Amino acid sequence: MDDTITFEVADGVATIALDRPERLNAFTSEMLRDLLGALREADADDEVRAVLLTGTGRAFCAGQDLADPAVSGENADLGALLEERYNPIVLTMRQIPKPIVVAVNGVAAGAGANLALAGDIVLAARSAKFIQAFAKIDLIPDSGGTWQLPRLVGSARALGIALLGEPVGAEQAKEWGMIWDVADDDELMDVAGDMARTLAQGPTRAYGAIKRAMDAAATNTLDEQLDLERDMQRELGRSDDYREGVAAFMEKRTPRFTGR
Ligand code: LHQ
Repeated sequence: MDDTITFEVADGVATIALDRPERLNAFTSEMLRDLLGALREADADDEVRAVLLTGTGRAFCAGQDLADPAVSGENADLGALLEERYNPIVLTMRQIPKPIVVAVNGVAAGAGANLALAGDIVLAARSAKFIQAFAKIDLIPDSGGTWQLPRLVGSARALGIALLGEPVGAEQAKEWGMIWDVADDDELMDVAGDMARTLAQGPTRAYGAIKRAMDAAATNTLDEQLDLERDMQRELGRSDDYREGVAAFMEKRTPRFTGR
């Protein structure tokens, strides 16, 4: 791993920071490779029960580094870059059964915005903004943007955001349902850290199932979704954490979830 992604584990939380502040954390190919590596490490480590993704400096991420030879050369193949780098990151974020909290500490543009929206709970600093900058350079929103945006904010707003490419402020993003919440700039990391630590102590099997079920709902019929809920509930009903949750409720005490 080079030094553009930082990764540390504490209190059951893997904190991953995009760390190229002099370029507003714009992605190079190596950085994308390392981000995927960090996500996979968080997935594989049993000590990790929640992930916190953020950026270093004044930006969350300015999207693809437009000066990177992978996109600026005569024969650049943007499809290959998506196939090999961005798409696996988005899929991994959705497939990791651990909750991913994203702390959007500043501007999130292009693929930076859409990778943020691929998280499970997105918190933004009050001064942060989301910019679908793609159309300004004759591209479409990628990294799942065309899938996420209409689901989050409806197609009228998704089209306006993508076609106009104008910044959407954090408060507006919250009001539109694009993100979960807004925090004061100097409180964002505390709020996001508390949330990630709380999730890390929670019933992680249920969290994984919730992520899978919500995503499956995008393509399932009601009938299929009801079957999925039945199957998941049957499995979760046999877990230690279910028994512990019910026992703790009955005994009026705080549950001690283990993820089993
Ligand atoms: C940058 C970047 C950047 C390089 C700021 N690259 N240097 C695309 C292609 C292929 C396949 C995969 O998919 C994609 C996905 C994409 O993400 S396409 C969209 C790429 N991103 C953009 O178009 C956003 C470009 N950046 C901006 O619009 C602005 O920089 C924002 C609005 C993010 C921030 O504006 P300011 O706060 O005014 O900062 P700044 O513009 O002055 O930027 C600071 C420095 O960072 C500056 O360099 P300099 O040497 O002048 O200090 C910028 O050139 C550099 N930078 N984004 N994406």
